[in-house]
Amino acid sequence: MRDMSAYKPSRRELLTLLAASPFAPRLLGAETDYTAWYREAKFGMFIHWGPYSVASVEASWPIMRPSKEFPITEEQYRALPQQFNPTKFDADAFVALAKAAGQKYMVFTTKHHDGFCMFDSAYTDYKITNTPYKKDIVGRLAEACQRAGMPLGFYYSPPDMNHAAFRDTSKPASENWNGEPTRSVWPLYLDYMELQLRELLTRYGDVVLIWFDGLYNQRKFDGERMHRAIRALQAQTLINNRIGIPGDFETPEQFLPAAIPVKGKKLDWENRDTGTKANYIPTADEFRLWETCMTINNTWAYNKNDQAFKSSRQLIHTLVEVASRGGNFLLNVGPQPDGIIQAEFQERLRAIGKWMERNNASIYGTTYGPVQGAKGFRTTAKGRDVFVHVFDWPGTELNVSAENLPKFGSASMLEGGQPLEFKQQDGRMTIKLPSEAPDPDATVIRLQG
Ligand code: JFZ
Repeated sequence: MRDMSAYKPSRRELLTLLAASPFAPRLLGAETDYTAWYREAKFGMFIHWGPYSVASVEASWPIMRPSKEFPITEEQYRALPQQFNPTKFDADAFVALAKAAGQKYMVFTTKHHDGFCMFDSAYTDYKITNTPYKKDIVGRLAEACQRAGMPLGFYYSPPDMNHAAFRDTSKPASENWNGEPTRSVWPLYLDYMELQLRELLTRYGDVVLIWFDGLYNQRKFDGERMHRAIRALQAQTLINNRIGIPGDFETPEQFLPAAIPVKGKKLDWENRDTGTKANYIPTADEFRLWETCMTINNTWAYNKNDQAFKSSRQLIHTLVEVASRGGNFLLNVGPQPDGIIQAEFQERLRAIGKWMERNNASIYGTTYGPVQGAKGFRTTAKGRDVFVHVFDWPGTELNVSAENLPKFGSASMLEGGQPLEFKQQDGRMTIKLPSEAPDPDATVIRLQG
């Protein structure tokens, strides 16, 4: 049984815990829309990084659900931190790559399911400062983000294979990786979680969101308590939907919702049904904020054997499609053990960035467009503007039709502004186009109301 004495909360912590209680008045007016920056940003970088990169295996799952794909024993996996020393890690380079891609926020794995902390937590020894690298990587990234004005969020895993109050660690993680909340020590694990969240929200500046990843039976993590603790420290911090209570946004994983999400329907790695028909266009009030997280290949962590890279064209189409249904796109990188982000990820992110340089007005700050489920093109909207993203060039004429299609005053190429002739009659619109597609990936037409 591991020594738990470190977890006795001090008087100061008790006071602030009290401050965090639901009875404490909200610091800032309840009605403030904390999601405005998030709705403007639309595109973020997810980073899965830890000692697992040394073995080029997926994060945490190889000890939870051992597989032939990642043949490593729990003992070998737990020893990886002793070999983790990313001497080429340059936090400013990470931020610069995200900026070059057009990504407007970053979300970093502070602790994944394996329980290893990429920050210098006072409540565990299983952390980055006890590796040959010694330095607090979360701290380095937070400083680089502050220097560049890049919003930073933290992924934090409630499941913790390393913590003796989360599960009986004398057993293999493959036997009890989902945690054992009925054990008498469970409350100590919730204390540990709250103390670590307090570290993350008091030592690294503004934290724009907490990306929990509660896996199954998330109610055991007392989400209400964790929300209170977070809100008491940083009222503006957004929280996702993976700690047993709704939170601020849905998290479809590795897929795009087939229709525009609406309130009341959970979306995550297993819940995929939006409960609405494909072309249903919800009112702003019905709409539910959401964010698809996705890998560039098929592995969240660095995996030298995974060459299944999506093309930059495919990734640009996915970004557009996500935006066309009102969502955010959190595209992942798994850095190498030396701290470098591999060329295949960099090439694709920079290619997306090139497209965004020319077309970002049709993505940032937009919401779902008036035409849904069309073949070969997608639409986003911002104010009185509608942006038509053409994937498959139709030739010299594009037909756009939708029930309540707004009346437009002009049509033009977004890039370059070349006016386009168009006819519009009761919900049907025909736009005259040049014979060749100006952009090989997606050509954007701006319709101004
Ligand atoms: C979760 C993590 O497990 C994964 O490692 C990654 O961090 C992703 C962003 O979020 O994804 C899941 C969650 C649950 C299952 C698989 C992947 N599951 O239960 O099979």
